[in-house]
Parts: sequence; C-alpha cells; structure tokens
Amino acid sequence: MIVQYLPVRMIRDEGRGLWATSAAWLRGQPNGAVSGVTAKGISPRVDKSHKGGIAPPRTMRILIAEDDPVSRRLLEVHLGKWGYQVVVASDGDQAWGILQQADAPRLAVLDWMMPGLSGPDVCRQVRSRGQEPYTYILLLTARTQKQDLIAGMEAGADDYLTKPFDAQELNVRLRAGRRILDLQAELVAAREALREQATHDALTWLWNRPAIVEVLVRELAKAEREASAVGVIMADLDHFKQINDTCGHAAGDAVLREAARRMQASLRAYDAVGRYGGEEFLIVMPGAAGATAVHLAERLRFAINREPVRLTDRALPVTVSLGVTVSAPRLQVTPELLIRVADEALYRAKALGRNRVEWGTLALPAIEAEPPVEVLA
Ligand code: GH3
Ligand code: MG
Ligand code: MG
Ligand code: MG
Repeated sequence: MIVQYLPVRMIRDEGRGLWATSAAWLRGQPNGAVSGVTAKGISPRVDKSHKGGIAPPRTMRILIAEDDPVSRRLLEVHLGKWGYQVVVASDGDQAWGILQQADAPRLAVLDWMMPGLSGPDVCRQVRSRGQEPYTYILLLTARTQKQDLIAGMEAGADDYLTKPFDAQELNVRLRAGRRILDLQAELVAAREALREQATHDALTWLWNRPAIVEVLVRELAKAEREASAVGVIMADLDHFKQINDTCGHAAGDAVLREAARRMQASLRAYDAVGRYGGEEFLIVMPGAAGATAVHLAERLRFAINREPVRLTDRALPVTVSLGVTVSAPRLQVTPELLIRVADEALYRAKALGRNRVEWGTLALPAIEAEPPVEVLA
C-alpha cells in the first residue's frame, strides 16, 4: 500500500496553472497515488489501484462527437459496453453546446473533421472558457502527420488517437483520462479544504479574525456603492475566565463552541460572525441600520443566555456583553474606526454590569442621534 501527501504548494496554485503543475508532479509519482481530502482537512488516502487487474469503470458520462454515423455507432457500442453513459453529438456545434451545459460530461471523444466546429475548434472553445471542473478531451482522427498531432494538442486536446482505432487502446486511454479527472477533482477538493482551514477558526469553525475583518472591508465597500449601512457588533463572553478556572479548559472550549453555534443560529443568513479573539466575536450585518443592528445584538444576547450551556456533568449559565455601531453611508468610515467604536461600547457594557448591549456613536458630524433600543421580551 502506498500513502502519499500532496505538497500544499502545488494545491494552492489556482486555475489552469494548478492543473499543469499538479499533473506534471503526479506523473512523476509511482502509481499516481495522491492524498485524499476529508471535510475538515487533508488526510492520507490509500491507493490500491496498483494492485493489478483492471477495475470495472464506474458509470461515467462521456461525450462522443462524430459526424460519420457508422463510426459514431461503433463508438457508442464500445463505450456502452465499457460501462460509460454515452451522450452523442453529430457535429462540432452540437458538441460545444453540450459541453457548455452545467452537467456536461467531463470526458469527451471528438472527431477532428466535422461540420461546423471541428474537433480542435471545440477544444479551443473549452480551454478558452478555462473553467473547473476540467474536461478531458481525446481527439479521434484519420490524420496521421506529426504536425496534425501537434496542432491537435496545441488546440487543447489531452490525447490523440488515429482512425481506425484499436478498441482496447481507446479503452485504456480513456481510463487514463478518468484517472486524471479524478486527481483533478481531488486537487480542487484539497484546495477548497485548505481555503476553509485558512479562513476558519479551528475551535468554533466560525470565520477567523483575518477572514471576518475581510468580510467587513468587503461589506463596507459594497455599502459605499449602494449607499447602505453596515452594522457591527463586538461581543465578549462575561467572566469566561471563571469557567476555565472552575470547570477546566475543555469545558471552556465546549462553552465557546456552543456560544458560537447559538450566535450563528440567531443571525440572518447574510450576516457574518467571526472569532475575533479568545472569547470575543465580531459580527458584520450588511444593510443593518441603527435600530436593526441593536435589535440583532439583543437577539444575540438572548440566544446566549436564554438557557444554560449543558455539558456532560453540569449546566453553565453564560452571558455576553455587546457593543454595537453602524457605518454611515457615504462617509467612508474605516473598518478600524467601526471596530474601535464597537469595542468601546462593549467595554461600557462591561462597566455597566455585563449581559447587556451598548450603542457606540461614531464621532462623525453627520451621524444621526442614537436609535431607540429594542429589547426582546
Ligand atoms: P470579562 O467579563 O471582563 O470579559 O471577563 P473574562 O473572564 O471573560 O475576560 P478575561 O479577558 O479576563 O478572560 C478571558 C479568558 O478566555 C482567558 C483565556 O484563558 C480564555 N480563553 C481564551 N481563548 C480560549 C480558548 O480557546 N479556550 C478556552 N477554554 N479559554 C480561552
Ligand atoms: Mg468526421
Ligand atoms: Mg470576556
Ligand atoms: Mg475578552
């Protein structure tokens, strides 16, 4: 059994460059084994494909584009026999139309000479789109000159077979194509998992600090264009150190996770919450003007202290203090200023007894008076 880890450097490259680099690297590996990806990160995958014998192909959709009915039928019969689900096109335009569909086959066998778009034309169209997931293309043609092969590959074909083709050769070449598609799917999944890891907090799985600040920067820019508001909340769990001190760090972790879950569940779908520090959270609420922002802060406070956090051996009452403020449209408020004002309001909430929401007024001339505080019953 062979277990290998894919170098992160390779997976982080994006777009077509990623594919070329990774494929080149993988080709150099014994048996083409590659790491697998789990939902929460990267884990080794055991590759058993080198154990000899040819595994039956699992059902996979494949496009055949061939204008000659006899060759088309022959291909269809072979591919069906090998377990493929065949999608048929009788010219290049039709093939390109099928490949543009959302659920297009990822594997395509294209004839070179066809009415409308030729096989290489279709290749160029597919490659110029440059989208994921990758489409693996095998060109099939009567042309045998070396310059034809070069032209076909330069158009973006992955492989090339001359007619009359040998059925077994086509079969194994398509299998090689499928392996490449599988590897590419794993690379994309690995890259996505890394992106998730890089932007999320490992304990609560909320956005981490850089990511939530990035959300705020983006939402402020959007709000500036749309002349709308962005509400910001700084929330800090009350007397959290006591939980650690009396119940242990693991209990503290469980409380943090549950508090994060409750906050996430009580926000609107388009709000974002991130872990800003140890037991401190930053919440970004697009479009939330004063009263709405305060209302949402009260909702968060209620969500945290509505009922104690149940651990295996005890139930812990938890409260949170919150500072809330709102950006002023067209005044180009910076993220730093908003965070500072929300933070100052949070510390006022602490000083005034905790388990409460305080409003932070921006020190800007055009800001309206404080909005009324709506308290949930
Ligand atoms: P206050 O009401 O004034 O906010 O009091 P507090 O005890 O919550 O604040 P303080 O800043 O004194 O303590 C915060 C504690 O949070 C200290 C730190 O050990 C704990 N903490 C920070 N991150 C984690 C974590 O990931 N897990 C656990 N269990 N504790 C953490
Ligand atoms: Mg033809
Ligand atoms: Mg605290
Ligand atoms: Mg704190």
